[in-house]
Amino acid sequence: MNFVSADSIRAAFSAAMSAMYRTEVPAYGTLMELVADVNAATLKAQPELLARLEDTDSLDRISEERHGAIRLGTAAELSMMRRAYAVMGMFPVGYYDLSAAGVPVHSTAFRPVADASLKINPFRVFTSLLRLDLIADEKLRKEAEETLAQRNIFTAGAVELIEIAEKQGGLTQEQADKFVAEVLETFRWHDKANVSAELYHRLHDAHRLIADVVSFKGPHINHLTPRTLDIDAVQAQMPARNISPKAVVEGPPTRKCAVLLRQTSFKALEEAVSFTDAAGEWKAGTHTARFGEIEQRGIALTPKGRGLYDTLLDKTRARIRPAPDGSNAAEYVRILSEVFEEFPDTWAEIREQGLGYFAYSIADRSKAKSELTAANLDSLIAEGAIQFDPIVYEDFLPVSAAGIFQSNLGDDDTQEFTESPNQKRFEADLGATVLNEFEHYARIERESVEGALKALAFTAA
Ligand code: OOG
Ligand code: NI
Repeated sequence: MNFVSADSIRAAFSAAMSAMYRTEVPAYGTLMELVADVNAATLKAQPELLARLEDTDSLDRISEERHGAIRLGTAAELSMMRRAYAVMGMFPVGYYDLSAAGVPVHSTAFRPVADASLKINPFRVFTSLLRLDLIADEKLRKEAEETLAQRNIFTAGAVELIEIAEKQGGLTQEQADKFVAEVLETFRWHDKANVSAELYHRLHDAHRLIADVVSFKGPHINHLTPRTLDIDAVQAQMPARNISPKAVVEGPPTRKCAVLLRQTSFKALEEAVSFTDAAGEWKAGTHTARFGEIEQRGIALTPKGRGLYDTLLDKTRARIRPAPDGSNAAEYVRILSEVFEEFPDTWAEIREQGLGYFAYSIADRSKAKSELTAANLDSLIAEGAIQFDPIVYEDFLPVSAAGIFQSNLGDDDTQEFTESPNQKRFEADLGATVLNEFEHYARIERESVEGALKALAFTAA
């Protein structure tokens, strides 16, 4: 049988999701236009960036979606979702515990892993599992569990095609088209709630996120996120397009050498929903959950670099916390930039101090004087035989993710949970282990060193 590639199923899925979300949340379409405009202006102003993107990335996809997010309610939902993502070449990378940041979920990112797959289509989904174990009220926890136990978030067709894909080792074009349409149903918004207004409000009072996960038929996609080349410009221009941005950009400050991930979003919309009651009557209400986000990505950091990043972020937050209403935004940005002056801002320093991951490649064979071994990497670079480029961070940041969650759950009700990471439990529910992101980047780096040395040896012979 002739199977289509998992990469092309993912590309079709991400396009279908984008089209659906633009219809569901029109402000998202406006954001996409703004991002496309800003990216075009940035490329015009920076021809060297344009050239680099032409070399390394595919320029035509620059403004496209990079990620979305959903929140699941049960282990069974999570493990079936894992199987659906696998058909699209998306695998769980990283474990994020958000309880420490006041959000009762833990999460992973399903994403393509191989470089070639990322280039074909980088779409990933930040996928969270609700942690009812963090809810103190036992009666409410039970009600939530019972409500979740009754729903089935997958269509029969989706499950059937997942099983077929697993058995066959892939899908035909016709099956893939059907798979995309069926799986898309799981991500669709449903304005008719599964619960009564009374239960919704009690869930909501326990935590807004619990109401969002438990009350509906499925885990509606709650945002999509295109990639921008200048997040500060997008943030600044949102109000002029009638979009209301969150107070500050999450992550590191503006720098010459971009590190990790910077994100901002527009506030979730208040949407009309209806609740059922025991008599089967519908009652009108509202729910806020869905928003739009933008991201700008920089270099992947080593554990040492990440440690420095976390320390500097903690230092900043000990001095100032961004107020949700934006009243201290300028001061927050000033202090963040000041504190981050400690983080080296040239690629050479970041590399020399072992803070970031780099991809190495052959520059000029004729310049190599040192023996061609990994131990001589620094000399070969100094001689001009080998060059290095930052490896892009493809994952997420728990503090930033919590900031995104919070700004869209209503800013005033921050809640405290005891920090309780439980990766083992998450992986048991998932039915698989998650890939360790640091090991993954380290391997890409190591392989690039071997490749560069081989290329030098080959041209030498
Ligand atoms: C996910 C928030 C995390 C990000 O970009 O960090 C996230 C959610 O709100 O469900 O998407
Ligand atoms: Ni996001």
